[in-house]
Amino acid sequence: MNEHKMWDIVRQFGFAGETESIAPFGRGHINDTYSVSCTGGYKYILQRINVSIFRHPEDVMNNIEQVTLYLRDKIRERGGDERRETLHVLRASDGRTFITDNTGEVWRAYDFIPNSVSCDIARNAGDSYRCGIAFGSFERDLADFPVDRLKETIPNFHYTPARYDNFEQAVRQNFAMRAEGCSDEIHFLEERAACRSELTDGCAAGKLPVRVTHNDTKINNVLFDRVTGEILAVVDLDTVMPGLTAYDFGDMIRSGAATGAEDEADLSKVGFDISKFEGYLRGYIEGCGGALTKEEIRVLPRAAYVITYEQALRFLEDHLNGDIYYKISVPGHNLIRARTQIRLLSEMEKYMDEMQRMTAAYL
Ligand code: ADP
Ligand code: GN1
Ligand code: MG
Repeated sequence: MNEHKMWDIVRQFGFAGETESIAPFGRGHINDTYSVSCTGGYKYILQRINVSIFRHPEDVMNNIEQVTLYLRDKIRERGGDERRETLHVLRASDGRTFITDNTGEVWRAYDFIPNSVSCDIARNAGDSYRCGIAFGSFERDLADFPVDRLKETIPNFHYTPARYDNFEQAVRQNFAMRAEGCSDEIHFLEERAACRSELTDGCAAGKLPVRVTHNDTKINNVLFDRVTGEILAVVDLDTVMPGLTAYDFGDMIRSGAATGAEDEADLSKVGFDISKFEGYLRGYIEGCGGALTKEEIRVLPRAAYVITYEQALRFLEDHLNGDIYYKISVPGHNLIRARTQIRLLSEMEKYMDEMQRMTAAYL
């Protein structure tokens, strides 16, 4: 990244104090995140939005601004700390919520939430319970937000049937000539294709309501207090848009109830931790505070399976297409990721009855 350009962007946001350092931050697969430290102890988050994925950054920022302002009111009403419990979008000197630089790259900034940390993996059922509470409360706080005010920032984002079609197209096109090297994985996913429409059919039949959802509910998108560990804020709001709670719950399980990292190359380390599942389930239902319908609760175990299936399709599709969507740091990274998801699917198949039993207790 061009140093001068970064400093120029920072200048346009008019941060308080003199800028002391700009350093890469976080481990996301899509955007580029930096922390900016200024004199006087001021700190900011600066992000380059990936516009080949988020094609309408104005819609993204409009969604985020509406949602965070709404959350601020809720936080204030309950006597919370609005500086630490949600993101605060900063405006550039021209009053806009993002800057387009002279090379067409798009930037936005937030106040850095002080004394916060995120973690990439839930260490135990307690962590997963707190993560469940965080995303559940997020859903509850936004339950009355008029969903039609939000734009769909990535069309069909969690519409698994369309994800399957894209995957099949990638297999047929075999653009990077890699299909032969992953024929077992392709076969595994094709054999299980029937699951792709389980949730979207429920929605089409009017059984699962469309709500304001987060759509990227990885545990590292929750900030906790560095000292006390208490839940602070849900971040990474680019994909907040109309969606199904099932996918939000499911992605917490996919990303957080596995015993290994999403890109663990040693598959023997990738298992399913049913105690973490139980923690997320309890936390999420409690956090939602009665907002979920019986049908929304009933599908939660299957939702964990369907979104893991979707993510396997997405990683393998990107591998077949030559790694054009997710950032990679080693050759074959997307294939490694697809394999962990496939492994997790097999593990979930073994635990499905138990997950269903645990969930039935809430019906
Ligand atoms: P990505 O889309 O690349 O995942 P995120 O918005 O999730 O980007 O930011 C990356 C990481 O930066 C998060 O996991 C979180 O740890 C941290 N982070 C994001 N926003 C803030 C903030 N306002 N204050 C403190 N940390 C933040
Ligand atoms: C991406 O940006 P990040 O790393 O939080 C992706 C998610 C995937 C996730 C897999 C906009 O999220 O959908 O589940 O990687 N975000 C987008 O780790 O595609
Ligand atoms: Mg993130």
